[in-house]
Amino acid sequence: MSVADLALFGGLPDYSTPLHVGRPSEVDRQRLQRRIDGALDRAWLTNDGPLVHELESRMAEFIGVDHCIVVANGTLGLQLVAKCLGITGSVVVPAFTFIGTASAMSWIGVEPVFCDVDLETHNLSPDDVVRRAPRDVGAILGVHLWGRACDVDGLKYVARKLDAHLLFDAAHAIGCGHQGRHIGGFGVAEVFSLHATKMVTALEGGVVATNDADLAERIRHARNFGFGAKGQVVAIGVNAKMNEFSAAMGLTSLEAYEPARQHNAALHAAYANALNAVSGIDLIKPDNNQWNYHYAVLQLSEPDAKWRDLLLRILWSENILARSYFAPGIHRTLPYQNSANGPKATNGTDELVNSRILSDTLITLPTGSQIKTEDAAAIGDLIRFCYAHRGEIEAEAARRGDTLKGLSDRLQISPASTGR
Ligand code: T4K
Repeated sequence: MSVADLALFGGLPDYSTPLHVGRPSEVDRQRLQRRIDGALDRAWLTNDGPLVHELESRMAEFIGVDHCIVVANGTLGLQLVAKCLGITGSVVVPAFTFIGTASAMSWIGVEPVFCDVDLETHNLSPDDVVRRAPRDVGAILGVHLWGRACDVDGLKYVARKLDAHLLFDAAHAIGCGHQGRHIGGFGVAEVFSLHATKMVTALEGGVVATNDADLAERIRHARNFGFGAKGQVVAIGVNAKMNEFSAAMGLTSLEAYEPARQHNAALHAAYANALNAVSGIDLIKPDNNQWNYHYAVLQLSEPDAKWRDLLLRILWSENILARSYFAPGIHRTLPYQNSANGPKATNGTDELVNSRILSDTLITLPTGSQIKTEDAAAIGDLIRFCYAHRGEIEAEAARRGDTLKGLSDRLQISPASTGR
């Protein structure tokens, strides 16, 4: 193969149909169909139905917590926790995460205070929280990014000092663990996403996990317009209920978790095998053996957004739709860039440096049942080839400047501007 064979420079793409990040995992369709038929036969489609109950008890067992409350999506789960804890004012949020973590809080009138993440773990840095959090902050919302656990002890210590609630966005972390315990039981509550792109999916859905019985009860009421167990209104609530079809999918998908994890672990091994010897890139690894392998994230050792974006264009033109999650960092997005701690942030120190570096250096590669191990090996080989011929590729891209821009537009790649 030569540089001229790259589809970006006119060669034939490696794949005729796109390989995605975030393809829904395969489930046993007959089981799913039986569950859906059961719901139709019962003519009970939502409002605390039997499949929702079953999903809640199966999730509680899987995660190892006392209470799981299933909701319509992860975003509503985060909002219900914050509302039911009475959090007002501001909440610490990492600047480097999916936009939904912060916007969930803004939408209920709680102001996100962006803090930096650790360059190694990509998770909220307790030291930076100490530096930036206002003394009266209501909560710290850690995110177990890519399913790798936050520094739970460090954040717990800071939360206690600040007299703030500690909760976790565990959207990526189903099946993951920390210090021999499942993620789900840390802080006052943790919230998982069951979106279509997640390892366990209910199409749309979320799970609030907690060991606090009172909080669990308040969330149950709030998720159903504030109705209590006897049908009387006991609180102000919202409609955050999950329907029975989603619960049917959630149950069937939960049953498919282990094969999905094993498949993703094999993809990781294939990516790692192809890329191990390449200096300048690391495939992020689990910090323990309790990981779902859902995200395959490459970290480029130099903060070089131009090369990262060129690599993304190369991959996209081969029909490998890798992503630059979560560039440009939430604090740099339009709604937040002029906020009190946007890019021109606090203390004259500006900058959430690590969030910016990660925004410029990460590539998320396709995983999931649609991807075969030989695809992962071939994608790894392609990236290795690009590194071996980096100078030549950059020179050719520079020579074609405008033509490539047109191609990128046609491919709808604009990683930095779309945050994808
Ligand atoms: N906190 C964190 C840390 C999160 O990551 C998320 C969600 C949340 C909170 C909020 O939880 P939810 O309220 O969503 O439960 C996707 C998901 O839409 C989003 O749920 C997820 N995080 C985020 C990481 O990824 P996008 O912008 O990448 O979505 P989209 O539509 O581009 O889909 C990604 C890829 O998946 C596409 O390339 C195609 C593929 N796909 C997608 C869907 C929906 C499929 O193949 N089939 C599908 O049905 O955000």
